Amino acid sequence: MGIVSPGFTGRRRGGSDLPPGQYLTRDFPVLSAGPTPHILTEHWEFSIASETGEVYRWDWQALQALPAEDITTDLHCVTRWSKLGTDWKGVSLDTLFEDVETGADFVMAHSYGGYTTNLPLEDLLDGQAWIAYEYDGDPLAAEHGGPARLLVPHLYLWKSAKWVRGLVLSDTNDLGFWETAGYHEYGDPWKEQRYAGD
Ligand SMILES: Nc1nc2c(c(=O)[nH]1)N[C@H]1C(S)=C(S)[C@@H](COP(=O)(O)O)O[C@H]1N2
Ligand SMILES: [Mo]
Repeated sequence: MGIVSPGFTGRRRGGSDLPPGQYLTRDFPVLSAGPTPHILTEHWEFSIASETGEVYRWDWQALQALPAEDITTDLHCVTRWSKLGTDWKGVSLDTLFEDVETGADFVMAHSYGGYTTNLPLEDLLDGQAWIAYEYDGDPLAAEHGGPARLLVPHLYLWKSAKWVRGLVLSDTNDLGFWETAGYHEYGDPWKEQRYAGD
């Protein structure tokens, strides 16, 4: 108890270590598979659909009325850049899932514009994921997923769906946009799960 072995080089959660194969950048690169959708907050809606077809909805006002958290976290993109200590504000998925009844294990995140990405539900809970709408103290810019994006920083950044519009719960682990194209179905940067089979 309380002993840190000097040779320890494992993952430091919340620390500033770089995952294997990553380099540091101070910029904030923009990576989008298509054009940037521009969604007015008055037209924005977010939903969670359960595996039984129950749908839970929030408009922009409802999202803003929920308790928000300040998040400082590192970002790791599969194209090998990492950005450390980024500041976000958003609503924890724990809050949004509070009244959702589900027995499903998997989630497909859907974005305005059609992007999708799949995740295990447990990776969205317990303080690991947010619907983020501020970056560095400002409203989240459209090219980075504003008005709101999914933020799941413990996985490669392609899992953090920009312009997120909803989550669909499922008993099966279906593959999203990049996962169908050969990216890893889970995407743990500390295990270098870049491509299927890694
Ligand atoms: N809707 C949507 N979300 C997306 C993407 C996308 O193309 N569309 N690209 C993903 C990828 S591959 C990365 S690395 C990050 C990039 O986020 P950024 O542009 O804010 O750096 O967004 C992810 N989320
Ligand atoms: Mo990416």
